[in-house]
This record gives sequence, structure tokens and C-alpha cells, in this order.
Amino acid sequence: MARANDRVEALLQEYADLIAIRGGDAFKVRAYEKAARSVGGFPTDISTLDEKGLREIPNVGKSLADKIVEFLRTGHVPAVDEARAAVPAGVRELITIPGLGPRKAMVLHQELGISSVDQLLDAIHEERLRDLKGFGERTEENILHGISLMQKAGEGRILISSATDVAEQIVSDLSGLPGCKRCAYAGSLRRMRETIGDIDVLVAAERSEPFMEALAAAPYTAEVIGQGRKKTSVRTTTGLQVDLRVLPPASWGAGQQYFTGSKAHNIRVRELAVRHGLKLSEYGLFDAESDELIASATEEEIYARLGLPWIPPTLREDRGEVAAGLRGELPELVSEKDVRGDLHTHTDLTDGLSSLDDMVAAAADRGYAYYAVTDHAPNLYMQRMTEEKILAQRERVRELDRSHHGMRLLHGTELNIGPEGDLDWPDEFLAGFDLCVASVHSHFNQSRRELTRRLIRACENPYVAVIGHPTTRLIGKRPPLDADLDAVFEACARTGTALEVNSHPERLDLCDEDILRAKRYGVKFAVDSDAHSVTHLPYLRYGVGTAQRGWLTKDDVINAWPLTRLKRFLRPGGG
Ligand code: DGT
Ligand code: CA
Ligand code: CA
Ligand code: ZN
Repeated sequence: MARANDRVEALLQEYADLIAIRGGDAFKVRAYEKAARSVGGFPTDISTLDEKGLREIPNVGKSLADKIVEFLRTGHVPAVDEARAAVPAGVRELITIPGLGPRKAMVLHQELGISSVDQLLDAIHEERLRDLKGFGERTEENILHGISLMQKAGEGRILISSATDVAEQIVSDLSGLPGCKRCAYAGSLRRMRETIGDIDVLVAAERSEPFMEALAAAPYTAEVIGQGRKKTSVRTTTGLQVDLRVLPPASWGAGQQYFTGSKAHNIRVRELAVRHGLKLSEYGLFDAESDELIASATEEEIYARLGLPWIPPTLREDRGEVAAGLRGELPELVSEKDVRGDLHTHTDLTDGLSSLDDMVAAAADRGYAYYAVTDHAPNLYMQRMTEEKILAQRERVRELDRSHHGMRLLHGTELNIGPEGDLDWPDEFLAGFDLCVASVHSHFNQSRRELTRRLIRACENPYVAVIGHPTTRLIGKRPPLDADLDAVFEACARTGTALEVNSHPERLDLCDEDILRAKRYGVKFAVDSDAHSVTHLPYLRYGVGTAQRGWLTKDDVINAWPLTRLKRFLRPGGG
């Protein structure tokens, strides 16, 4: 289940939104938002803390600590319940539209009585928003765009990180039951798609009832939506659907293959089976004429009988993996253990939540060979970075480098790519860093020509080694930059600039398809966490999953290289 920290973070953010919708004090809204982030990024599981412990969390005072204690004990906070009751559910739905803040949502509700996305769409088409103060044609466009973005992300699809937490809990619970021969999740989650529609869990066992009953009775199950002999579907307390299927142990491999999908991959594999005079189902691979069972126990046997190597789930999207497998040309995908270090991380010197020392210690615990600290530079002015501050940090990084046996530290920065492609510091100062990541953080709506030029200029700076979160998209919230990516990929390849695969589950940027395209230009990649807290370092797994979906190998990923090769790449003009 989601960590208590994540649940409280969501609660506090919701409360902040509710206060804002009701026109409450902006200072109070900010305070709850800040507290939400601090709790989410706090390394200790807050369910283990008492009121005094909770007050150690930055931005959490006495009254908030009391609320959290109450929430953890009862699942409710009266003040939040009251605020929820005062705001119609439809209005709360409005603020989930990207680009529509609480204040505008409130105006829409009070002035026009709008309390659902559908009513809002009607009002826009009837041009009723035009008369409202603060709403222009531009606002209408933004709202329409936000709604389409929300709908494109898929009604009810959730981020891979939330689904993974739930799925791992379920697999761990069911694996512990007597009679469980195998248990694993399948579906889009095993393929590591960036968003997940529902979770598919498989169990291999002789009897299905104990597993069906355990899932139905689990504390995270809110309701059972369907119950049969082979399959039970439930909805969790967080609204997520889980399909549990219990298979006979002998058909474990066939079931795993079938329910992992994707549907398009399965169709491709079944066509291949037919050409071999076989047929493939969730029970196994059979002779088409005699119905004799040919293979079913493991995925490997099934693929092997079709002339294929085992195909990693992250490739099963019908993007040429079956043809590549038949030719013996499947890529040897980069794996999490291949990653030797993280090249984009923050500390509390800027907007991170953990100290440099804590970040470094946590990175060393992950077994990294090297680790880069890349705090924000001055042009993100709210970070209040200065040359003095970052040079003082460099001193501390060098000290830690000497004491952190084995793990080498790199001192870097995350530069801001300005509207003209300009960077925070002059080249002489950039030359002092081991590594510069450069990213776009504002002016997302420039023209395609301007955005393309801007990214290419950043690539052309000899000190910029990595372009961070290249398209700046936020899944379900902000669209990717409208730049000519092919031109950017070409510039990266030409200048020896790596593109980031940002592992934050809300970003996953570049996305799988862009990675595939960029790779054809010979671009190299950096799979980074962009961690703002020690708890974010493990996000790397989602970036690696995305890299695999983009067919990347160790050789494509600069932070899977030994330090000497990485350093050659980082040298100005290197790469
Ligand atoms: P999702 O849940 O929307 O994120 O995506 P999936 O891929 O997990 O899809 P889901 O849950 O509907 O089904 C899980 C897998 O089961 C799917 O990837 C392939 C397999 N499957 C389900 N229904 C069919 C079907 O009608 N035909 C075929 N060939 N495979 C199916
Ligand atoms: Ca699914
Ligand atoms: Ca399903
Ligand atoms: Zn950034």
C-alpha cells in the first residue's frame, strides 16, 4: 500500500486546494502545500512517529502534527472532511484540470454554477466564460487544452509508482499464503508502461478460493466488483482496480505470457504459432490438430518452441520485437544493476528536502560507483543560488568524496535553459563543474521554432553534458514541449550531449517512443532520478523501465559506463 507519507502528502495537498477553492488565506494554502511536500519527502515512515517526532519534519508544527496523528489513527481529519463537504465534488474535479487553479474553479462555480467538467465544456462552447473577469479567449484555450490532456492521459489511469506500491503489497501478501506456488503481477505494470489502467495479479495454486478470499478481505480492498472461480476483481481504497487470476501451476508460464500482453504483442506471437501449426492460449501452446500440449510451464519454453528467445516484458509492445527475436537481434537491455551512478540529484541547498550528507550516504547505500550532486543554478531565482553557495558546496562534496570509500562524487549543477537558450553562468564558471545538466523550467509556450532553437543552443554549449527532462512534460498535467525533436536529437548526437531519461514517475521524460527515435540518431542517454529527497533515489527503477521500453542497452546509457569512460564523455568537446 502507499506509504503513510504519501497518503498524508495527498491529504495535505487536497486540503490546501480546498482552502484555496473557498477563497481562504493564501499564506495558509502555501503552508499546507509546503508541509505536504516535506511529509512526502521525509525519509522516515511517519506512521512510526508520535506527535513529537512529526514536529521534527520541516514545515510541520503542532496543530498539523495533531491532525496527522488523528488521520493515521482514524483515517479522518474533521477539518478536511468539513472542507470537502463544503465544496461540491464537481468543483473539486474542476481543479484536477491542468491549468485550472482553485481560484478560477471557484469563480466558475459561484458565477456560473458550474460543477463538472461537462458543464464547463458546455459553458466554453456557449462562450459564457467570456463575460467573467479574468477569463479571456486564451483562458478558454488553456482550459480546453487541459481537459484534452487529462482525457488523453486516460480516465482513471494512474502513475506506475502508485500501481507498483499496491501490486508489491498484494504479491507479498498472497505469496505468504499456504498453497501458493507462484505469485507475480502481469499486465501493463510488468511491461512498465508509464500509466496503468488496472493491476493484474497472477497466482499459481491448486485451489483458488483462499487467494480470492484473502484479496477480498485485505485492508486495502474497498469493494469486490466481480468474483468467479478463476478471477476476482476488486477496487482498492484508492480507487484502483485489481484483477486476480489463479492458474493451475502447470500453466504458469502460459498464463504469465498471456496476461502480460500487450494485446498487440500477443496477437503477433499467436500468428507465429499458427504458422508453426500450433495454437497459443492462456493454458499453453498446443498442437493445432491433435490438441497435444507442447509447452506451458514457463515463458521461456513457449517462446523457444516458436523459435524466439525469451522476450523481456518491457519490449512486448509490437514494436518489432518478434521480428528482432527471430533474427536473434533483440537488444541486451540495460538493467537497474547496470546503472553505476545517478547524474541528476538535488539537496536542501536548493529545493531538495535532504541534506548533501544524507543524499550521499543514501546513494552509497545503493551501491553506486559514482554520484553527482546537481543543485539548481541562480536563474531559477526562487532557489536563491549564488556562486559563493555552490562553491562552498563544492568544498563539502570534495571532502565527502575523500571519505566515501569507493563511491566517487561529482560536483555539478542543473542549469536553467532561458528563453533564448541562455544559461545561468558564463563558460569560465561552468568549466569548474564536473558535470552540467541543463533543463527548461519555464516559457513552455514559445513557438516551435523558438523552442527548437533554444534546446539546440543549450546542446551547443560545450559544458552542457546532459539535457534534463527534455520535453518537460508532466504526465496528465503538462504536455511535452512543442519542439522539433528530430532536430534536437541530431544536435545531441553532433555535440555529444546526452538526453536524460528522468525517472520521476510524473515525468518519465524522455518517454519510451522518443527514446527509440533519439537512439536512431546515435544519441546517448543518462537515466537519472532527479531526486529531491533520499526517498526519491529508488525512482531510478522507473527510468530504467522506460529506457528498456526504448530498447536501450548499457552502451547507450552514460551512467552505466565505468567512471573513466564517463569522464571522457563529460570533457568539453568529449562525447
Ligand atoms: P492496462 O490495464 O490498461 O494498463 O493495460 P494491460 O495491458 O494491463 O491490459 P489488461 O489489464 O486489459 O489486460 C492484461 C493483459 O491480458 C493484456 O495486456 C493482454 C491480455 N489480454 C486481456 N484481454 C485480452 C484479449 O482480449 N486478447 C488478448 N490477446 N489478450 C488479452
Ligand atoms: Ca492491466
Ligand atoms: Ca486487467
Ligand atoms: Zn529540473
